[in-house]
Amino acid sequence: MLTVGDTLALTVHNSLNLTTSIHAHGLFQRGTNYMDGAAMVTQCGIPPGDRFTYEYVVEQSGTFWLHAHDHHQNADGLRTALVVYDRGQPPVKYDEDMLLSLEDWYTETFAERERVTLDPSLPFPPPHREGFGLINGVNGNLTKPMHFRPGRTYRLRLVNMSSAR
Ligand SMILES: [Cu+2]
Repeated sequence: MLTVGDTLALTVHNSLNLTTSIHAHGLFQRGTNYMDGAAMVTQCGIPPGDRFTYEYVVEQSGTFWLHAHDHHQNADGLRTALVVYDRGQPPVKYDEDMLLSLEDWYTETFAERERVTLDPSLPFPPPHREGFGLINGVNGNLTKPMHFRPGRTYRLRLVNMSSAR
């Protein structure tokens, strides 16, 4: 559990055969922009076989996500939600906290569909087959229903981690 004022320390071990980096989407990096994880902007990619530790104090509460920022690895699924809790009482009281992550899911790697994705004469994003969205990491057609009980208050954290829309 990560709370405002905590230090996030994330060590990335790169076992890919390409460079990588991990960007914390939406988090301010005041004074730590070298920890922003934007490959070839604020850092060089982490070489294959190497590792790098991202470490900074988190200043904001809310629902964010971490994603790869090199070689379109984000579109290939290198991503995860990140929840930062308020220190003390949240602004609104609730009984349950529920995360709803939305992702797209391709059956080919980004490299395999790069030509159609980047071709300016073709529509962007490229047509997507139906049923290839994920909700909490599961195909949207197979996701378990969410149950709500009368009289309880729910906080829904929606995070869109898709690469197209
Ligand atoms: Cu991002």
